[in-house]
Amino acid sequence: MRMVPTFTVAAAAAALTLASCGQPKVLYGDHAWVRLGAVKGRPAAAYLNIHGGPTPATLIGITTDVAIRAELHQSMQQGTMATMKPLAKVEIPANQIVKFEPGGMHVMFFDMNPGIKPGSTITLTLTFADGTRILQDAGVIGAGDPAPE
Ligand SMILES: [Cu+2]
Repeated sequence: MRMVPTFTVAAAAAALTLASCGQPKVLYGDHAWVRLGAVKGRPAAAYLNIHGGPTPATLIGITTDVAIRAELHQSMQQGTMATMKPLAKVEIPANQIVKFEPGGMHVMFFDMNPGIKPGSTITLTLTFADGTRILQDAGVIGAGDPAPE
């Protein structure tokens, strides 16, 4: 009898995943990855997709235990200069996908734990204005590695 509840939970999770392929029913993240800084002391950048749930949500932060400080950023072109500005929050509309990707929104992680190497997996904590927190695993790549497709 011990095994039955476990199996039931797994089956329910699988059903939820299948259902979300058509139309997302919950707020969730996926396709998360982190590119380490080119040299020691440079920040890492994190990217992911956030799928809006049935109601709008307001993202107020993405953090990880392995970085001292984290900021949400928007990359922008100012004349010939690529710059970025911090974002206090990001609105996640209902049933839409908001992408954090190179050249757009991203998360900067400052003072990363030097033990984090390419091939590591770290956990991101997405925090929303209503108190919702979502944990999202992210694969780590080196500064010169190609972005995962
Ligand atoms: Cu940045």
